[in-house]
Amino acid sequence: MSSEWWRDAVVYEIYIRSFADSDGDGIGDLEGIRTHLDHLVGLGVDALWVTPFYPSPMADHGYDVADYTNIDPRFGDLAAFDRLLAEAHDRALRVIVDLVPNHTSSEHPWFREAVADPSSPMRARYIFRDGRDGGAAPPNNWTSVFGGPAWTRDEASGQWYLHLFDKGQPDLDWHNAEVHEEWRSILRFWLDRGVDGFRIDVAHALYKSATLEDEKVLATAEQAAAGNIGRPQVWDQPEVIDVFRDWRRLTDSYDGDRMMVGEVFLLDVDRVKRYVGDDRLHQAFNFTVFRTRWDAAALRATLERALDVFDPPTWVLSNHDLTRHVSRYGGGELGRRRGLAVTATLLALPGSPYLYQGEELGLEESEVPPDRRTDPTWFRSGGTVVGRDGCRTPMPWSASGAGHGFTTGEPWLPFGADATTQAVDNDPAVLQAYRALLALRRALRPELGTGVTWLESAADVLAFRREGGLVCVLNTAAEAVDVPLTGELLLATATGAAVSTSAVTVPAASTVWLRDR
Ligand code: ISL
Repeated sequence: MSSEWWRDAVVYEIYIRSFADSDGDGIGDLEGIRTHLDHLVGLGVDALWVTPFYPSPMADHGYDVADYTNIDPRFGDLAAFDRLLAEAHDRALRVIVDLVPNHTSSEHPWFREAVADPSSPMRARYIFRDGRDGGAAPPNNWTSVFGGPAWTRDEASGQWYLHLFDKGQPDLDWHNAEVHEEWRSILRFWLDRGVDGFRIDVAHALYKSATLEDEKVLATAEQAAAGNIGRPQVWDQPEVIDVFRDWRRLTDSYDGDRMMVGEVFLLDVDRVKRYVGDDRLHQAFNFTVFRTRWDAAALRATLERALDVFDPPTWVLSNHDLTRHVSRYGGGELGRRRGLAVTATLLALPGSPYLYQGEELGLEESEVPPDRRTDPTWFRSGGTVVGRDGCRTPMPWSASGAGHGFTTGEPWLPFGADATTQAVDNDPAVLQAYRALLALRRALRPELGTGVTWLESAADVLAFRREGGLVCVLNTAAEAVDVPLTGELLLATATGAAVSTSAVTVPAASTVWLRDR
């Protein structure tokens, strides 16, 4: 019997390096997560997704994996993983682990052997090619997502290898059947251990066009319009869906409703949709909301489109790659207020919201001084891209102490300027609001149904009604509005909300939930 729990699950992303450090090395770990599970229970989420904890040289902080079936000693060991899984399950929390099948670390034994012995079968697990201009230039014009060419020369053989990300992350060749076989056993390893699901890193990228032809170089405006992600030679090849068909047969062969969510970083929802279905991935991240500006009409268009395309969508406002939404929405109290209003809107919709650690505290993007930055996108861009360190600074568990309850040592990244005011033990207003929202969502869940009706409303207002009678109204204006809807006021993200017999007053930059029966 399938419960399809993931359909409306609230999933909390844990960026392991920055969540909680149990051993004082300044880097978060599995034991740190285990001892903070009650924070997640109190918050009211259904599942946690833990970013990579595998042995890694950390060229991309763990998204460069040297062994897919073990734990990096900085994060713990397999026994610590098993304890975390068991204690999460005891608390009815599901656990999703991160898989990185597009590339390995350059320190993975397969790649080391591929370089040490070009005649080894390991060589064909990667994409090595002769260069152009007598070998002096890369085989084609592809660029890395992190900046610079997507090829690095292997000095021993004179050939070049492909890496869509850092040079320490060589891409696997998914045209090779051995790669498929290896990955089936990696999935089985974690399924056998009892994980509830997988988050699949750059799921759309596994296959590159077989001929590796040059990319049509896009004009800057065109690139911007495509979000620099429409790269038809580089990724989103038709064969990639077959990988997920195969993996779905595998996950379905296990008991207990295991799921897969793909990081399909294509902004075209119709293309993303192709990855999701009963015979492929259960979910894909829907990255359209984070790109939508603070405007009721624009938000409505984005939400409506996602609801039309996905059954149901996922909702992503922030993650470990994106500027924190409080800062995107203007920063400070204004940013927090807007962020909470959008979060309350997403939580009222069908589908599965993905929360990112620290957003429940209203954390802003941190200013990380250049000499403390660690992100490969910063280094590879020659300092033109600030990078992702600012959304990855450690969780402030405590307002006091240099380590803010995150570590007894020196944190790997400095804390943000808001680490004191927004610390967990200060119980900031935004944290109280998240708890209230999640508790109410959970209580209403049985009666919500799946349908959504959009209600006509003034500019600056977005309003919809769930089949079961929950009405959600978002006001993006800088002043309060009276909306001609009424019912029982269940919740408001700002003070000053009120209902009369004919209207609800929705304060500036806020959301209310009503029950209309
Ligand atoms: O954040 C980005 C660029 O700055 C995105 O393009 C991001 O790199 C892309 O979405 C892929 O992200 C995932 O794979 C990367 C890793 O660095 C990210 O942290 C991960 O989420 C390579 O494994």
